[in-house]
Amino acid sequence: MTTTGKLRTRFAERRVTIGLALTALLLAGVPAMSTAGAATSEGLECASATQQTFNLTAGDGYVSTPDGNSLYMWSYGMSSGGFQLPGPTLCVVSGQKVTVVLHNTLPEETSIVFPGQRGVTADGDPAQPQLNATGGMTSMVQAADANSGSVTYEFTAGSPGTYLYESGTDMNKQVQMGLYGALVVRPAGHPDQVNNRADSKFDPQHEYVFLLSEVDPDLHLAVERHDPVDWSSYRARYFMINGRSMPDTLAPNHASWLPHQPYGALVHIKPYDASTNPDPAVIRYLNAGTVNYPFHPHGSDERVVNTDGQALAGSNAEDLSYLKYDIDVQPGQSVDALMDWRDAEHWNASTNPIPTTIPAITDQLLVGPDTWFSESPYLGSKGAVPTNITDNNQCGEYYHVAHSHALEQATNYGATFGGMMTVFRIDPPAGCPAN
Ligand SMILES: [Cu+2]
Repeated sequence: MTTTGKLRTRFAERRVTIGLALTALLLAGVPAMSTAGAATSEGLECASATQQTFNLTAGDGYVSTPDGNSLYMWSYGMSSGGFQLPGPTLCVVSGQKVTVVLHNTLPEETSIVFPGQRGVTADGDPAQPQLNATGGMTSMVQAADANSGSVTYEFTAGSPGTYLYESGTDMNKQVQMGLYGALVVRPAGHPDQVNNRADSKFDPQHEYVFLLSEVDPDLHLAVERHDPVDWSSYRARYFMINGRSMPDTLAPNHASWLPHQPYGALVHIKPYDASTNPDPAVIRYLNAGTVNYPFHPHGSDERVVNTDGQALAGSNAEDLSYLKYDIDVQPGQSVDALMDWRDAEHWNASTNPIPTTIPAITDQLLVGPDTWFSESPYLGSKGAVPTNITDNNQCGEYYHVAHSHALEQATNYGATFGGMMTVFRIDPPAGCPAN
């Protein structure tokens, strides 16, 4: 689904197709979306903590997929809350002590590793591999016993950026089962920067985590039935952002119909404006799966400023960030990317509103009798639309699809336009009063 300016005709056709599908999905999936409540219903949500202490419970539960399936999962939840996929997003400050208390309700031992963090301790001892009597490794770190064990991990938060936390015990199986979450380390004194560089500043109202993963439902069924796991037949069928597959990715955080999948993945921004909207959004990509996820937003590239918790900078502080149209996220990797939308040169509310004119009837999109596609390439005020139509656009905003470009990963069990896919919504520069 790459779009280029050279393929104008095909691009327009594709836009019609995608627009149709998206508007249908948006109508079906996002009834409660609201720009007024954007800060609470969209974007990164930090788990509650006192003095950077988190109480997590490893447990089991079910999540739903858009094709009506139900998947048995293991995951971390807040001990004060319930089962959720993925685990809670842990937000901490670089250089400060972090405590994670793991309580285990699973029928086998489990643990947490914090890749990228140094000096991790487990119940006061250095975190280190655990061996059985014959020297075989049973866990990457000290684990909590099955059925009610617990273990306390401590470390000092390292370099600012984004990290996975995940099971270090029987990792192939337990991580596949869902034992993973995001750790966001913020620079001390600069919660609005990705790293310690001033040029990594972002708008805290537009901060997003995209935790990418995959599920082989047959393997999960085997675990649920206490059957042996057959890795020779492993095949992922579901592909997720934050534990949800498209179109559930578009629904707001804590959507009532996704009780154990609290995190949405809709990116909702306005165009860059030097005075009213100067700072970009940030998207923190993480891969908890087994293969590369070539994540590909349409319509704009993104600026990669951090990988694996390290700022992209030279030894003399040269800026080594770069623009990328396809964000390759490797297994275990994190990529932090800044993103803004440049439309200011086209649009001015008073001097150049670019009114949307009604195109020829042959250029209008008519589904059944009544859905209208404006053909306008510009963001702006919506203006009048023909009467007796179904209106799928609130205020002149754009929706651009963003998805894994390994198209198998953009499916729900093979059904396309699902899986690891979401939408970037760009409101007109003046906002979306129609909401
Ligand atoms: Cu595409």
